[in-house]
Amino acid sequence: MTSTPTRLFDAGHLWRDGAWHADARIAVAADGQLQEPRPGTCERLGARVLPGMPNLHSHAFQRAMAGLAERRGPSDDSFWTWREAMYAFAAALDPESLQAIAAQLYVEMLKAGYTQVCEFHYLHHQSDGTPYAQREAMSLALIAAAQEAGIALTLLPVLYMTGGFDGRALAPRQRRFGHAEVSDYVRLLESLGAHQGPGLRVGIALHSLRAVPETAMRTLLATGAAQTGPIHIHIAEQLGEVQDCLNLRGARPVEWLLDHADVDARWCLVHATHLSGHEASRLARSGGVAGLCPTTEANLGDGLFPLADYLDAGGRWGIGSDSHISVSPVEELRWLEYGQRLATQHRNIAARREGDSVGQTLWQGGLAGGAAASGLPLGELAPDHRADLLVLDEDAPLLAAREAAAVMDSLLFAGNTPLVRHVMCGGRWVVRDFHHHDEARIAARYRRVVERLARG
Ligand code: NGQ
Ligand code: ZN
Repeated sequence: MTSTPTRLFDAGHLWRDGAWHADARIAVAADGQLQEPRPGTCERLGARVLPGMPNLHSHAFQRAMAGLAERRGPSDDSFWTWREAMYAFAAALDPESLQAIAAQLYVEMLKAGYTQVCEFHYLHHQSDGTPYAQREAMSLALIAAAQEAGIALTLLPVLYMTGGFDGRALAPRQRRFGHAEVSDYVRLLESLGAHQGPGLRVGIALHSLRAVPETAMRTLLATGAAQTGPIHIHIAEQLGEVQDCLNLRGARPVEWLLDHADVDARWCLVHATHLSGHEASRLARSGGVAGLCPTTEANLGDGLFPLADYLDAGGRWGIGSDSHISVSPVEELRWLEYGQRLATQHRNIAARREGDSVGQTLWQGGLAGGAAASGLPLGELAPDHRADLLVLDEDAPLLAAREAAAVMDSLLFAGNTPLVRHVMCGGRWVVRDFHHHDEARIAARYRRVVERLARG
């Protein structure tokens, strides 16, 4: 057997520990991990090299309905009317179409600068709720899609049991999401766990407090499966949900969760949009990550996360493209900041100390929180981390004459044309000169699938 030797690379500037380092070198081992560089001849990466961004929240199938729910309906449109459209779309999917959609999405993610994705996956069964002959077929479709694209995957099979805080049964369109018993769900986790490897981590997810009764949550969190790895949950995305939780559980959702589960650094609270000041500081202290999805939250009319309070409390956070109405870490981070500016009529909100750059603060924050939520060794170009990196386009006029500190701000606020030129994921070049190595085949298959879905 021949083994690939460790490869040495250098960069004009490399992003490490939240700052640019001049003339830095990295060593990529055969297993796709970084090692301590030793002397030797380097291959040049480019002028600016930074770690790829983890994407901490994705429902891959929703990419194929992006733009299909923007027309006014008969009554006041809301998150809940969007959800009906989403359920109708989800009903038509099977493992083959899910794989085609996810692979196309993951190629787009890589080209945009995401090198890992947390897939919050609840389309477990056939549309009437009957399990597939191969029970984990839909999960395997996502794993196959990630392998085709070459993106790192944290697969989060979702526990989904009830249709609301009152414990009502799943609506017909929710049946394919459901597990009647926690033990059935744990069996799914165990069979998927066998597929884990360097680019695949399996974690757990509770769809929301609406979908998981208290006793089921307790049972799941006490199992062996819940003692290691990431735990994700949707929470406090909509005011209606906060009100229902207050009415039925006597506390706001984040407060209730912090009181009833040992939320720590393994947890990712997705959205956590509606936080009281007290909840923001408690969540920050817990070490849990707030999973912010600014373009989806804007698109669905969720509300605005209290970013300044949370950052001042030392809270950790990362970004997700969630419904994939946009697939771009640049746009997520830009809207995270812009939402705050529009609401407060102030500028430079994410930078909490004089002299800090908003772009640098946001990119670094997204890396750190996303890495924690992923359960994978990534987010830093340092030994024992994955070689997941982006090489910016040094020919881009926008980046000309930019001092180090202004590069990230230019990328974030003004980078409209793609500035990510090459992408390495797990030591493999997956994007070279703006093109993914298998993009033509994956896009052609995607087109065939969505054309078939559109014909009904
Ligand atoms: C989802 N998506 O499960 O896909 C959710 C909406 C719900 C977002 N929260 C449905 N963005 O929360 O019930
Ligand atoms: Zn979601």
